Amino acid sequence: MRAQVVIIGGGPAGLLLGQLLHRRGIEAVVLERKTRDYVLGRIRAGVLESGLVALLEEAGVANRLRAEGFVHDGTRIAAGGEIFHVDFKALTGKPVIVYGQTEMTRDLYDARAATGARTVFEVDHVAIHDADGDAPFVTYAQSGAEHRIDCDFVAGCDGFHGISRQAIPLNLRREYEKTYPFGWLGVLSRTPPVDEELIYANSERGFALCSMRNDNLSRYYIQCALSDHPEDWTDAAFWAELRRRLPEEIAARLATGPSIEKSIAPLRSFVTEPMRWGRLFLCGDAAHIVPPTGAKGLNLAASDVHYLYHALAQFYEERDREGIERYSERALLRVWKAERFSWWFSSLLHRYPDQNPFDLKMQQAELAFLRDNPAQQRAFAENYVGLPY
Ligand code: FAS
Ligand code: PHB
Repeated sequence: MRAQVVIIGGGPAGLLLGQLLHRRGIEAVVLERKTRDYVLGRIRAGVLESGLVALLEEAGVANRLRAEGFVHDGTRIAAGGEIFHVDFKALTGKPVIVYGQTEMTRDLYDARAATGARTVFEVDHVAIHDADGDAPFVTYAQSGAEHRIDCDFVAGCDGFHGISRQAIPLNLRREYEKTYPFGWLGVLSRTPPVDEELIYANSERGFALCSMRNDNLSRYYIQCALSDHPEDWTDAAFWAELRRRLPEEIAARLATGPSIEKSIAPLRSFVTEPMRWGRLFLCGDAAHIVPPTGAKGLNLAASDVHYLYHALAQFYEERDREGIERYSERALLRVWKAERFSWWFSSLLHRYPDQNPFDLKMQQAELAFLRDNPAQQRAFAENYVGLPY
C-alpha cells in the first residue's frame, strides 16, 4: 500500500490533519489503535479557541459546532468567597466556544467517512521505519495480518502514550516534564449547568471547575489526591465536596444527579523537542501535555495541525520545504507559551501540599491582581481565547 502521508492516531489531531489534507488533495491514511466507538467514549476537553474553530470551518466540519456550541464571552473566577468575571470579548474581541471534544471528534469521523479516505481501526504493533531517510514506511498488524504502507511523510498524532515520540532516537530528544501533586476528578451529569459561563474556583479545600456540554449536560471537576480512585467517590460525596468549594450562592443552585461518567486525570506539563525528525512530525499530545486548567491541550493540537497542514501543502503544491524545515521551531514557540499559561493558571487555582502561609499570600495577591488590574485581565484573556498561530 502507498499513501502520501500516514497519520498515526485517530484522535482530534490526526482526524483534523487528515480532513484538511484531503481538502487540498493530499492523500493520508489514518491508523487508529482502538475502535471509533472507543475513541468517542473518551470524555475530555470542552473549550475551543477561535483558531481551532477556524480550522474546523476550513475543514468543512463546523456545522454542528455552530448550531450546538455555546459561545462564551468570558469566564468567572471564584476565590475567597467572592466571584469576579473576566470579559474575553471586551478585552480581546474574541469569545471561546464550549463544545465537547467528543462531539468534535464525532464530526471529524463522520466527515472522513464521507470522503472515503482510508481509516484503519484496531491496528497493532505500529512501527515507523526510515523516518530519517527519503522513503519512510510504516508497518502494522491488523486482524492477524502484517501490513506495510510506503509514504512521503509520517504524522505522529498518537497521543502521550503512542509510539511516534519514541521513534525519535533518545539522543536526539530533549524532554521537559513537571508532574503536579494532585489530579482532577471529573464528573459528567445530565443536569442543567450551574451558570451560563464556566466557573473556576480556588477554595481552601482545593480547586473546582464548573463547565458544561449543553443545556442539560454538565461537566464538573474537583482537585483530588493522586492516591484517589473514581470508585472512592460516591456521587453524593462528590456533590457535597463540590458544593463546599463554591461560593454559597452558586452552591445553593447546583443541580445534582447521577454521574454518567466519573474519571480521574493526572496533571502533567510535558514537552519533547524537536517535534520533527526527518520525515516524521509529532502533533498534539504525542509531543506535549498541559494541565487541563487552561483548556489548552486540544487547542495546542490544533495549532500543531495548522503548521503541519500548511507545511505539507506548501511542499506538495510549491515543492517548497520551508514549512517542513521550520515546523518544529514554529510549533514549539506556541507550545511553550501555552505551557506557561497552563502552569501559571494551575498555580493560581490549586492548593499545593507544600504551600506555606507566604505561598498562600502570594496566591491571594495574584488572584487580587487579576481581579483588579485591566492589563492583567487582558493578558489572561489573550491567553485563554488563544494566542495567534
Ligand atoms: P489523543 O490522545 O486524543 O489521540 C491519540 C489517538 O492515537 C488515540 O485515539 C489513541 O487511541 C491513538 N493511538 C495511540 N497509540 C497508537 C498507536 N500505537 N497506533 C495507532 N493509534 C494509536 N484538554 C483540554 O483542553 N481540556 C480538558 O479538560 C482535557 N481533559 C483531558 C482528560 C484526559 C484523561 C486526557 C488524557 C486528556 C485531556 N485533555 C484535555 C487533553 C486532550 O483533550 C488532548 O489534548 C487531546 O485529546 C489531544 O488530541 P490528540 O493529540 O489527537 O491525542
Ligand atoms: C471541560 O469542559 O471539560 C473543561 C473546560 C475548561 C477547562 C478544562 C476542562 O479548563
